[in-house]
Amino acid sequence: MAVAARKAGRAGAGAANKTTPSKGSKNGATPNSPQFDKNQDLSAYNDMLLIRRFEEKSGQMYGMGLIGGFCHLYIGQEAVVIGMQMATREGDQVITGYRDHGHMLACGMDAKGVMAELTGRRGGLSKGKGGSMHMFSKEKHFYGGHGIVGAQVSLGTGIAFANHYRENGNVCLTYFGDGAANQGQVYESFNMAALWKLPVVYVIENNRYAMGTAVTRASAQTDFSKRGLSFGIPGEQVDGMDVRAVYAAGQRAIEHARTGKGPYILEMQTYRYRGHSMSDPAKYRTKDEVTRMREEYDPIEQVRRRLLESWKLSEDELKAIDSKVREIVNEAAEFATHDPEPDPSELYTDILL
Ligand SMILES: Cc1ncc(C[n+]2csc(CCOP(=O)(O)OP(=O)(O)O)c2C)c(N)n1
Ligand SMILES: [Mg+2]
Repeated sequence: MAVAARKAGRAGAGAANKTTPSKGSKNGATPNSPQFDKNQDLSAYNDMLLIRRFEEKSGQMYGMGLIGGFCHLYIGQEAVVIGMQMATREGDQVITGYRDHGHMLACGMDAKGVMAELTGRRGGLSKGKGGSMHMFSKEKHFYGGHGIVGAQVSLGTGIAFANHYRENGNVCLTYFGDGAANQGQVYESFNMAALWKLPVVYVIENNRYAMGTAVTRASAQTDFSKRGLSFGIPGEQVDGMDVRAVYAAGQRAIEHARTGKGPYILEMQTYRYRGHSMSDPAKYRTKDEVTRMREEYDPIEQVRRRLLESWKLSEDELKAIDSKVREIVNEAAEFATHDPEPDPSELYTDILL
């Protein structure tokens, strides 16, 4: 998936780079949105749909009691991680918080391994001992999965330091939320990253809420693209519901970081449809607000419409894509339900004592 996305992404890089992203566009109707070619749209659709279906299934499995502990779904935010991943190249790293299933799938990590980790099974990516928030893949350059809000920002900056030290040309995409953006270590990291011109892109996923707290109630500066100004870190606000705008901004930011100019901040304006985690009283926003976002701004629906209207795909062709994606997710769920739990003798392996 991720490889397909990357290839498709590079194919149309020039065109997408020329335009600036728009804020709050409706269903791709924004005149300034950068364009995608058919392959890019197909690839983005496929990859976003995989995340959506995977997360829907995770929600169901949680409800059935198959998943224990915390579980944070990424539904609504798919365009952010897929657009960014399209702008990366092999070797670039990703690190994020606990809302991480989408990031892992975008990095090309196996759906079966992710789902089996959610259910705590032997075949899970952390051998069933990490759960939803703690998975890693050195092979796919994914560095977690972190439950401590904001902790991944200093870790991501450290990964960027390693890239700089080793002169390997890689960029670390460091994702965090609007709530995490108020943590102190974020600014210590910004300082060092700017001072040493580290190859890091800070992707702030502003989904408007930190648990039940709206951005406006918790943040003195709600324009997150400005959070690095005093360190001289450039930033942009991006329509995070439009995968094309994300990709174009991602290219600019990654190019900046890769060419030795230092860190870059992208504020992705996005929205989470589901609760913060699986237990969420949902009293902090109205149902109408969620419905309006789903109906008017859905990132997958925007691409679906382009596939139908601009690229003349038939409903049947779209159904076939959906079926394939569902098959992958169903297989993952099947595996995650029947794979055995770790042997008790594994209790003290792979852990720090
Ligand atoms: C250091 C720390 N403080 C508090 C928490 C509890 N907590 C978990 S998620 C969360 C909200 C973070 O919101 P945001 O950064 O906007 O990310 P989102 O959940 O919206 O993706 C909080 C306060 C925590 N896990 N770690
Ligand atoms: Mg948030």
